Amino acid sequence: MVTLTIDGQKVEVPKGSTVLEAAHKANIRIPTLCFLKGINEIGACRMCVVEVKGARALQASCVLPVSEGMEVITNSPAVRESRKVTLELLLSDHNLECPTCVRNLNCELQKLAEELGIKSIRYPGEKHAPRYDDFSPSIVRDASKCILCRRCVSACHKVQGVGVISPNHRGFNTIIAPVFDLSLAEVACVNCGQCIMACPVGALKEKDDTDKVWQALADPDKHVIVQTAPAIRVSLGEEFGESRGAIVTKKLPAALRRLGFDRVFDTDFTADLTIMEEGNEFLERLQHGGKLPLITSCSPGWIKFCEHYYPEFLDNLSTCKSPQQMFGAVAKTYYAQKMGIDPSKIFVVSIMPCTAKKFEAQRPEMNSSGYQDVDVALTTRELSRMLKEAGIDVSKLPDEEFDDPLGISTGAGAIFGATGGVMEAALRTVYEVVTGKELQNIEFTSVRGVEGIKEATIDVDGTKVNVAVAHGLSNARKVLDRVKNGEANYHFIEIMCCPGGCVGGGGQPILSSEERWDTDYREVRGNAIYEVDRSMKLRKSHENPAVQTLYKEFLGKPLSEKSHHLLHTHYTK
Ligand code: HC0
Ligand code: SF4
Repeated sequence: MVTLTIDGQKVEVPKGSTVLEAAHKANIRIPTLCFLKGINEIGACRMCVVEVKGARALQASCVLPVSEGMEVITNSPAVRESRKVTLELLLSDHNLECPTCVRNLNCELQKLAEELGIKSIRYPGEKHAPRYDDFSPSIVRDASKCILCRRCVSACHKVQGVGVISPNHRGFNTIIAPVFDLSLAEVACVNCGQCIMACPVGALKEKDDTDKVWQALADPDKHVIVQTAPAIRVSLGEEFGESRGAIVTKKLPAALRRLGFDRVFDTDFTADLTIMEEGNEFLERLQHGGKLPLITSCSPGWIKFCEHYYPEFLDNLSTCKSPQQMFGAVAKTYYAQKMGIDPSKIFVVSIMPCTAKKFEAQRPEMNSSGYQDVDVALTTRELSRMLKEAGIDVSKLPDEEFDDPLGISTGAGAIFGATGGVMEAALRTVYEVVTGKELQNIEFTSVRGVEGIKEATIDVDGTKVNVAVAHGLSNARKVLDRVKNGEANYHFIEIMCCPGGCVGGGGQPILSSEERWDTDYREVRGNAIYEVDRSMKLRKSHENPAVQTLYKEFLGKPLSEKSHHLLHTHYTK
């Protein structure tokens, strides 16, 4: 341990800690901007400078190691003035359209300007004109708001192992962009939105599709239906003052009805359907020498990653479409027939924690109903903006239920939203289908939690099934490399693109760097997802009565010809 003094207070921290960490431990707040714990600790912005007794210059505390007897001052006049100058220089070349910015009131730069008491900018100078990149189906970049903190660069390189954005050019002309200043749409970006989650300002945002939904809702000729992904029920409340991970399952139908949707359904229903198809696909491959390991295919960022970076695994992917897409296909066929509605008049909206779902909905494979199966995918943040615009406060709504029949689901569908959940849901069903016996303990805790890679061997009536779960694409890389190098013998792998699974998706409410340090949002929202599961009467996908009826009335059985036509696909790239 090392003992140092910060603002006259003695602090003891492990050797190798930084001064910023020591101050954090002592509840002494040092402002930061480029710092993102564990992801971007590079001392670039110099907002966290401190005075160290005996040192000639101010030091960036996020990269300054502690030493025995060190004396640190965090708020001297020199420190405060230095931070102000730094901030004013950043603001002098910033597109200050704050009231119309998507990050207004949730912007770390704005908050710092207020905290540091910036009243005017003393250094007016050359300013960059707005430079937009909005060709991607999912992500919009606006370089005129970028502060070059590199948090997005680290998220893309380190967390996702993708690395398609970097600093280009030098000095005043520096820009964070794909190579040769190409658009994100022209490089192997997987649309995950983790760069948005890392951005402290409004330089990165999702492609806003809310106008398309407003238009559909106002069109009397359209039957507008909506599905909400598993992870939305533990995140939307955060946008309305509820605690992180607050469960708002029953507020969702109330909110969406008040926005004007004709029917409010649940992606958890088709998550259950996915398990019926994917579980049977797994058994088919296991028992008949099919391609193994089977790898889950419901995370569109992961699919794109596989296509670009690991095409040799494309045949390992489950042929199941994601629950989002299965929903669209079922809505424009089975539901249309049942209700006697012309499918061309049905407009399907998804509320997803994910930016890649926008890309997935537009993929050419996703038209098996004869129409684009899902018309628009909105992120949690876009839904929150629509609700606010309509004056609907989620926290003040009564509890309501989802509509029948595509709104009936089980706990197994709900846990799709957390890393390990698809695997656990599949195991609950596979076990009972194979053995014909009731599973005694349905909670497969070995595949839960935020550890990057989880492995387990499950005994399914004498057959040992080796499974692995990875979330965050840099972890996916490790698992796939192990398989490639013959270091692991898995039968079934779950890969989710985003850290924590969908609860940590790139379309979710954004936490500041400071809040991310204090709260593991992946864990908090993930725990809430498992609480949702525990509260459900039915917790196994094959027990979903609406899914059983769907098979009886329409699909026949899992992996039937109709199922294959509507619910499965094959990726080739
Ligand atoms: Fe997910 Fe999904 S679990 S990918 O994270 O499988 O986005 O929440 O909706 O489709 O169900 C996202 C979440 C979904 C899908 C489901 C899957
Ligand atoms: Fe990288 Fe994902 Fe952002 Fe694309 S969306 S630039 S892959 S972090």
